[in-house]
Amino acid sequence: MFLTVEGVEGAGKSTFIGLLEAELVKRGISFLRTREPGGCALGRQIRPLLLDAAQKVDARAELFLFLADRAQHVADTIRPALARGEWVICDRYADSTIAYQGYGRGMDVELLQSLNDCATGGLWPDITFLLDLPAEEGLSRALARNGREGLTQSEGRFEAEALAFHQRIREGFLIRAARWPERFRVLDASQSPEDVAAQAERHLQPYF
Ligand code: T5A
Repeated sequence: MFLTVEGVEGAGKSTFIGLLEAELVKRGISFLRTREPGGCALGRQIRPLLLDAAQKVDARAELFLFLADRAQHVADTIRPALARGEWVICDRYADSTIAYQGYGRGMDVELLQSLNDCATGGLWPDITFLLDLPAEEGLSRALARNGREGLTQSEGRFEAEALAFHQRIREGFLIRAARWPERFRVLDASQSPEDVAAQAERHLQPYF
Protein backbone atom coordinates (compact mmCIF):
# COMPACT_ATOMS: atom_id res chain seq x y z
CA MET A 1 0.00 0.00 0.00
CA PHE A 2 1.49 3.30 -1.11
CA LEU A 3 0.03 6.37 0.66
CA THR A 4 0.99 9.98 0.00
CA VAL A 5 0.04 13.08 1.95
CA GLU A 6 -0.27 16.44 0.22
CA GLY A 7 -1.40 19.98 0.99
CA VAL A 8 -0.33 23.61 1.22
CA GLU A 9 2.43 24.80 3.57
CA GLY A 10 1.56 24.11 7.19
CA ALA A 11 -1.52 22.01 6.34
CA GLY A 12 -0.45 19.62 9.11
CA LYS A 13 1.05 16.77 7.10
CA SER A 14 3.83 15.91 9.56
CA THR A 15 1.43 16.02 12.49
CA PHE A 16 -1.08 13.89 10.59
CA ILE A 17 1.51 11.29 9.59
CA GLY A 18 2.63 11.02 13.21
CA LEU A 19 -0.92 10.09 14.26
CA LEU A 20 -1.31 7.69 11.35
CA GLU A 21 1.96 5.98 12.31
CA ALA A 22 0.66 5.43 15.84
CA GLU A 23 -2.48 3.79 14.42
CA LEU A 24 -0.45 1.48 12.15
CA VAL A 25 1.81 0.47 15.04
CA LYS A 26 -1.30 -0.32 17.12
CA ARG A 27 -2.59 -2.55 14.33
CA GLY A 28 0.76 -4.30 13.80
CA ILE A 29 1.13 -3.06 10.21
CA SER A 30 4.76 -2.65 9.14
CA PHE A 31 5.39 0.57 7.30
CA LEU A 32 8.03 3.02 6.14
CA ARG A 33 7.65 6.76 6.68
CA THR A 34 9.46 8.93 4.18
CA ARG A 35 9.27 12.35 2.56
CA GLU A 36 10.14 14.49 -0.44
CA PRO A 37 12.43 16.15 -0.90
CA GLY A 38 15.01 14.23 1.14
CA GLY A 39 13.83 10.63 1.52
CA CYS A 40 17.10 9.01 0.38
CA ALA A 41 20.83 9.73 0.73
CA LEU A 42 21.05 11.71 -2.51
CA GLY A 43 17.82 13.56 -1.65
CA ARG A 44 19.21 14.63 1.72
CA GLN A 45 21.93 16.49 -0.19
CA ILE A 46 19.41 18.01 -2.62
CA ARG A 47 16.93 19.16 0.07
CA PRO A 48 18.91 22.13 1.44
CA LEU A 49 19.52 23.40 -2.10
CA LEU A 50 15.76 23.51 -2.65
CA LEU A 51 14.57 24.93 0.65
CA ASP A 52 17.20 27.43 1.75
CA ALA A 53 15.76 30.95 1.34
CA ALA A 54 19.27 32.24 0.56
CA GLN A 55 19.45 30.13 -2.65
CA LYS A 56 18.37 31.74 -5.92
CA VAL A 57 17.04 28.80 -7.98
CA ASP A 58 15.76 29.08 -11.55
CA ALA A 59 12.27 27.51 -11.94
CA ARG A 60 13.54 24.85 -14.37
CA ALA A 61 16.51 23.99 -12.17
CA GLU A 62 14.10 23.70 -9.23
CA LEU A 63 11.87 21.34 -11.22
CA PHE A 64 14.74 19.04 -12.18
CA LEU A 65 16.10 18.95 -8.63
CA PHE A 66 12.69 17.78 -7.37
CA LEU A 67 12.52 15.19 -10.17
CA ALA A 68 16.07 13.95 -9.48
CA ASP A 69 15.21 13.60 -5.79
CA ARG A 70 12.06 11.66 -6.70
CA ALA A 71 13.70 9.30 -9.19
CA GLN A 72 16.37 8.27 -6.67
CA HIS A 73 13.85 8.12 -3.82
CA VAL A 74 11.56 5.76 -5.76
CA ALA A 75 14.51 3.54 -6.71
CA ASP A 76 16.31 3.48 -3.34
CA THR A 77 13.51 3.76 -0.80
CA ILE A 78 9.93 3.41 -2.02
CA ARG A 79 10.07 0.45 -4.41
CA PRO A 80 12.23 -1.69 -2.07
CA ALA A 81 9.84 -1.08 0.85
CA LEU A 82 6.79 -1.95 -1.27
CA ALA A 83 8.60 -5.10 -2.47
CA ARG A 84 9.11 -6.10 1.19
CA GLY A 85 5.33 -5.82 1.63
CA GLU A 86 5.48 -2.71 3.82
CA TRP A 87 3.10 0.20 3.65
CA VAL A 88 4.83 3.38 2.50
CA ILE A 89 3.66 6.76 3.80
CA CYS A 90 5.26 9.60 1.89
CA ASP A 91 5.06 13.26 2.93
CA ARG A 92 4.64 14.93 -0.50
CA TYR A 93 5.22 13.23 -3.87
CA ALA A 94 4.52 13.82 -7.54
CA ASP A 95 1.30 15.81 -7.00
CA SER A 96 3.38 18.49 -5.23
CA THR A 97 5.35 19.04 -8.43
CA ILE A 98 2.15 19.60 -10.39
CA ALA A 99 0.69 21.88 -7.71
CA TYR A 100 3.85 23.94 -6.99
CA GLN A 101 5.81 23.97 -10.25
CA GLY A 102 2.66 23.68 -12.42
CA TYR A 103 -0.15 25.69 -10.83
CA GLY A 104 2.18 27.73 -8.59
CA ARG A 105 4.99 28.64 -11.00
CA GLY A 106 2.91 28.36 -14.20
CA MET A 107 4.78 25.49 -15.89
CA ASP A 108 2.87 23.23 -18.30
CA VAL A 109 0.86 20.73 -16.25
CA GLU A 110 0.69 18.01 -18.92
CA LEU A 111 4.45 18.23 -19.45
CA LEU A 112 4.98 17.88 -15.69
CA GLN A 113 2.70 14.84 -15.64
CA SER A 114 4.94 13.17 -18.26
CA LEU A 115 8.12 14.15 -16.41
CA ASN A 116 6.67 12.71 -13.21
CA ASP A 117 5.91 9.47 -15.06
CA CYS A 118 9.51 9.40 -16.20
CA ALA A 119 10.93 10.10 -12.71
CA THR A 120 8.70 7.56 -10.95
CA GLY A 121 8.70 4.89 -13.66
CA GLY A 122 4.91 5.20 -13.54
CA LEU A 123 4.57 4.54 -9.79
CA TRP A 124 1.54 6.47 -8.48
CA PRO A 125 0.10 6.11 -4.96
CA ASP A 126 -2.84 3.87 -4.09
CA ILE A 127 -4.27 6.64 -1.91
CA THR A 128 -3.40 10.33 -1.65
CA PHE A 129 -4.68 12.21 1.38
CA LEU A 130 -5.09 15.88 0.52
CA LEU A 131 -5.12 17.96 3.70
CA ASP A 132 -7.19 20.86 2.46
CA LEU A 133 -6.89 24.22 4.20
CA PRO A 134 -7.04 27.91 3.15
CA ALA A 135 -3.49 28.89 2.16
CA GLU A 136 -3.35 31.80 4.58
CA GLU A 137 -4.22 29.54 7.52
CA GLY A 138 -1.52 27.00 6.57
CA LEU A 139 1.08 29.72 6.05
CA SER A 140 0.45 31.29 9.41
CA ARG A 141 0.76 27.84 11.07
CA ALA A 142 4.01 27.12 9.17
CA LEU A 143 5.55 30.53 9.85
CA ALA A 144 4.72 30.28 13.58
CA ARG A 145 6.30 26.82 13.70
CA ASN A 146 9.39 27.90 11.71
CA GLY A 147 9.85 30.86 14.06
CA ARG A 148 9.64 28.56 17.09
CA GLU A 149 12.11 26.08 15.58
CA GLY A 150 14.48 28.66 14.00
CA LEU A 151 13.88 27.34 10.45
CA THR A 152 12.95 30.66 8.83
CA GLN A 153 16.04 30.93 6.63
CA SER A 154 17.20 27.34 6.18
CA GLU A 155 13.81 25.85 5.16
CA GLY A 156 11.76 28.93 4.30
CA ARG A 157 12.16 29.50 0.55
CA PHE A 158 8.61 28.45 -0.37
CA GLU A 159 6.97 30.00 2.69
CA ALA A 160 8.49 33.33 1.55
CA GLU A 161 6.43 33.26 -1.71
CA ALA A 162 3.38 35.55 -2.06
CA LEU A 163 -0.02 34.46 -0.76
CA ALA A 164 -1.40 34.28 -4.35
CA PHE A 165 1.23 31.60 -5.15
CA HIS A 166 0.00 29.46 -2.26
CA GLN A 167 -3.65 30.02 -3.21
CA ARG A 168 -2.95 28.73 -6.74
CA ILE A 169 -1.33 25.67 -5.18
CA ARG A 170 -4.39 24.91 -3.07
CA GLU A 171 -6.59 25.25 -6.19
CA GLY A 172 -4.19 23.03 -8.14
CA PHE A 173 -4.42 20.25 -5.56
CA LEU A 174 -8.23 20.47 -5.59
CA ILE A 175 -8.28 20.28 -9.41
CA ARG A 176 -6.18 17.11 -9.22
CA ALA A 177 -8.41 15.62 -6.55
CA ALA A 178 -11.46 16.22 -8.76
CA ARG A 179 -9.69 14.62 -11.74
CA TRP A 180 -8.63 11.46 -9.84
CA PRO A 181 -11.39 10.87 -7.27
CA GLU A 182 -10.55 7.15 -7.03
CA ARG A 183 -7.08 7.98 -5.68
CA PHE A 184 -7.61 11.19 -3.71
CA ARG A 185 -9.25 11.50 -0.29
CA VAL A 186 -9.78 15.17 0.58
CA LEU A 187 -9.64 15.82 4.34
CA ASP A 188 -10.76 18.99 6.11
CA ALA A 189 -7.45 20.07 7.65
CA SER A 190 -9.00 22.96 9.59
CA GLN A 191 -10.22 20.45 12.19
CA SER A 192 -8.14 19.32 15.16
CA PRO A 193 -5.25 16.92 14.44
CA GLU A 194 -7.21 14.04 16.04
CA ASP A 195 -10.28 14.76 13.90
CA VAL A 196 -8.19 14.91 10.72
CA ALA A 197 -6.64 11.53 11.60
CA ALA A 198 -10.09 10.09 12.32
CA GLN A 199 -11.30 11.17 8.85
CA ALA A 200 -8.38 9.26 7.31
CA GLU A 201 -8.92 6.16 9.42
CA ARG A 202 -12.48 5.92 8.12
CA HIS A 203 -11.09 5.86 4.57
CA LEU A 204 -8.49 3.23 5.52
CA GLN A 205 -10.89 0.83 7.26
CA PRO A 206 -11.24 -1.41 4.18
CA TYR A 207 -7.44 -1.80 3.98
CA PHE A 208 -6.77 -2.55 7.67
N1 T5A B 1 7.81 21.10 -3.10
C1 T5A B 1 7.89 19.79 -2.73
C2 T5A B 1 7.69 21.50 -4.43
O1 T5A B 1 7.67 22.69 -4.74
N2 T5A B 1 7.64 20.53 -5.39
C3 T5A B 1 7.75 19.20 -5.10
O2 T5A B 1 7.71 18.35 -6.02
C4 T5A B 1 7.86 18.82 -3.71
C5 T5A B 1 7.98 17.37 -3.33
C6 T5A B 1 8.96 21.07 1.06
C7 T5A B 1 8.72 22.22 0.11
O3 T5A B 1 8.99 21.81 -1.20
C8 T5A B 1 7.90 22.12 -2.04
C9 T5A B 1 6.71 22.18 -1.14
C10 T5A B 1 7.28 22.69 0.16
O4 T5A B 1 7.27 24.08 0.14
P1 T5A B 1 8.95 20.90 3.68
O5 T5A B 1 9.90 21.55 4.62
O6 T5A B 1 9.07 19.43 3.50
O7 T5A B 1 9.04 21.62 2.30
O8 T5A B 1 7.60 21.39 4.20
P2 T5A B 1 6.09 21.06 3.88
O9 T5A B 1 5.98 19.75 3.18
O10 T5A B 1 5.45 22.25 3.25
O11 T5A B 1 5.47 20.87 5.26
P3 T5A B 1 5.45 21.83 6.45
O12 T5A B 1 6.60 21.34 7.30
O13 T5A B 1 5.46 23.28 6.11
O14 T5A B 1 4.11 21.62 7.12
P4 T5A B 1 3.22 20.36 7.48
O15 T5A B 1 4.04 19.12 7.67
O16 T5A B 1 2.10 20.28 6.53
O17 T5A B 1 2.64 20.83 8.87
P5 T5A B 1 3.02 20.47 10.37
O18 T5A B 1 2.43 19.16 10.73
O19 T5A B 1 4.46 20.70 10.61
O20 T5A B 1 2.16 21.58 11.09
C11 T5A B 1 2.46 22.95 11.00
C12 T5A B 1 2.08 23.61 12.33
O21 T5A B 1 0.67 23.54 12.49
C13 T5A B 1 0.32 22.79 13.67
C14 T5A B 1 1.56 21.99 14.05
O22 T5A B 1 1.65 21.77 15.43
C15 T5A B 1 2.69 22.90 13.56
O23 T5A B 1 3.00 23.87 14.51
N3 T5A B 1 -0.81 21.92 13.30
C16 T5A B 1 -2.09 22.22 13.54
N4 T5A B 1 -2.68 23.25 14.15
C17 T5A B 1 -4.04 23.25 14.24
N5 T5A B 1 -4.84 22.24 13.75
C18 T5A B 1 -4.28 21.17 13.12
N6 T5A B 1 -5.06 20.18 12.62
C19 T5A B 1 -2.85 21.13 13.00
N7 T5A B 1 -2.00 20.23 12.44
C20 T5A B 1 -0.77 20.73 12.62
